[in-house]
Amino acid sequence: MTTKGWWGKLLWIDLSRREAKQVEIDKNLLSSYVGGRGLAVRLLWDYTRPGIDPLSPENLLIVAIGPITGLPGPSTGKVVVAAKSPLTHGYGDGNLGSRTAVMLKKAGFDAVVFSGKSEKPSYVYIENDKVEINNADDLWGLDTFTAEKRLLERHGKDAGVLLIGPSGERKVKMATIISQMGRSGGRPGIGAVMGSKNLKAIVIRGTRDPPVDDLKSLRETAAKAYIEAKNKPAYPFWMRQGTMATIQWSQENSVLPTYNFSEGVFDESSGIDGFTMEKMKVSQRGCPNCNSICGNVVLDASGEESELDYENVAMLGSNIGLGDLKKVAQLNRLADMWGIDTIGLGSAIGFAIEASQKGFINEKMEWGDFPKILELAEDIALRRTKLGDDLAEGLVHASSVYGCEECAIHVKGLSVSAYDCHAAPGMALSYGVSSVGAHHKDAWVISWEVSHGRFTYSPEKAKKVLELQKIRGGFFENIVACRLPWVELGLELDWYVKLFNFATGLRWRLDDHMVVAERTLTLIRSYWVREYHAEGRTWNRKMDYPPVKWFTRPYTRGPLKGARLDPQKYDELLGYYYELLGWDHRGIPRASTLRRLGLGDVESTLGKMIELTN
Ligand code: PTT
Ligand code: SF4
Repeated sequence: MTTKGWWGKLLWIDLSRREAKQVEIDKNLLSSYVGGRGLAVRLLWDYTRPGIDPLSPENLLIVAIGPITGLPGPSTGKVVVAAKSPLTHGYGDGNLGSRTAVMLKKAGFDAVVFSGKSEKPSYVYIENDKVEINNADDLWGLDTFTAEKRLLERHGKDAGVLLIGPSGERKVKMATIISQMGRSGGRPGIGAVMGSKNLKAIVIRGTRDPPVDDLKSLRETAAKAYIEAKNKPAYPFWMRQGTMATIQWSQENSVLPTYNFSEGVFDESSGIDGFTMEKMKVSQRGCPNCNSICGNVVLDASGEESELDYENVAMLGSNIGLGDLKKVAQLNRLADMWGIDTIGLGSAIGFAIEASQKGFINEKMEWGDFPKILELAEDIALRRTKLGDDLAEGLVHASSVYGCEECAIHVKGLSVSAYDCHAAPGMALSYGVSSVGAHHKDAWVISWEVSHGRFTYSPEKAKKVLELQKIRGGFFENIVACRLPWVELGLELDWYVKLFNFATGLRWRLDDHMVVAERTLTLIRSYWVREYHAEGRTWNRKMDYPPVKWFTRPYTRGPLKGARLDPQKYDELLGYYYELLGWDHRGIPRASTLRRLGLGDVESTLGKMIELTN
């Protein structure tokens, strides 16, 4: 098999021993997993002991790209960061735009793996074959904006930087990895894993020409794809509002998370929507290699720049009762500077306010009380006060300390991103079975669902969830490119398949990528099951249930007043999904499925831990 498109090498940095080595990646492994998420989960499966403490030196922090990452082509400036999650204790990853993606490709590696733990705060500098583990005493404690500026002054402003802020340093369980002052990835606490390794930053520069099978055709195809993206009818409005347009859409369709996912409409939604943002916009920025940049920058309540996206604004706006975009933008900027997930933060604050109002927390808190919310946000991000510290441990922990289980809106420990599902069973399923916990990244089925019968629990819906999961959570996460030009502009998938083929010299069709996607999904599920059992917990289908509130507390207002999920029908929907994948009634891959996907070694490991269905 050709290894064009891939370097066939990863850089393994053992922080405990302060050693770096280059490791060849087996060619079959590359074609079986492609890159990014697929490669990351395979490495975690192969090189971590079952049941490790995610914040121990035994965990791996993986930074992975794919065959088309960093090459010419729409939105190929993305990178996957992955580890065993300290928040969920299962597979965790995130995908962020960063010059690191391009630089890692040019440095000559398909991935960098960090093992062990540095004795003292450090940052790693990689330049092609050169690896330095440098002292980070002067960076530790700094917010991500200040620290990144300092690193760029030191290493050149075109260097790629991934780094953590004070939340990652304090191992806040929803700490993320930040880049370019407003890009964030790794909601399941991947920033905490980096902090647990005393690793403040990763700086990468590369100067090599990536191995490409047919560079001329790749360039020509990329140029055409850029033009095609620009000519799409949705392009002008996308350039105006980006993901912020979704606020109005969610409000109109009663899925805008409001008051900690109790309602789907917010009376003050127009104060935080895309049109309000447009009036405040001061600039626009984005990821490398993108000609449909969607990072909308506004000035926040303290006059500082803040880059907005739908999830951030919904979770730090309507979900906690804030209808003033400047205030929301301030919370959003601070979250980026602290290096904490805005979704997790909005959910933790929502939990606290609802629990306070229901008498589970003594402190009095009100929806939309900005000074109080600002203080609580900082308490969580910096682990100040007992309440802040408890919330920094995640919603499962917080509800075990304070009670109010229905205030904890999560799946498998990961807070739900910004779509309320009282009246959206398909989206609820998508959250239920997402690879990392409740994340829309795998299957954003909601827009299809509202136009195809939102109250049905049909096998067709389960099929659609899986189809989207394979494209979004599989194809795009494995080739490692941004999915938004496809989702939002309608740029055809075939462009990416062609780019992949010109990069690698392979002649794959989309179906071939779908097989890899299914393998990736199934290995991720196997990893969750392995870790649960190794930690003494039993996997069962309830793990794939959405938050209890969507079943028990109907909407009290809006056009869909009275709507809620039906538990029995949800369970049937889940069953259809399992059948499609060849997973058993517990949601565990069958032995025959593992064999079909070439995961015989996984069958043998899992088979020693639990009884597998054939
Ligand atoms: C992603 C999740 C999202 S998804 C958003 S906004 W979204 C939130 N962004 C945060 C942020 O910002 N700061 C912060 N401190 N926390 C944040 N938490 C939330 O994290 C982002 C875009 C967006 S904007 C989306 S949908 C798409 N996501 C992609 C993906 O997952 N895969 C892929 N192949 N392409 C994608 N393209 C889009 O990228 P997580 P980014 Mg993010 C500031 O990582 O952990 O998956 O959580 O990457 O570079 O910021 O771009 O309405
Ligand atoms: Fe980044 Fe937005 Fe472009 Fe995607 S569409 S690559 S998120 S700027």
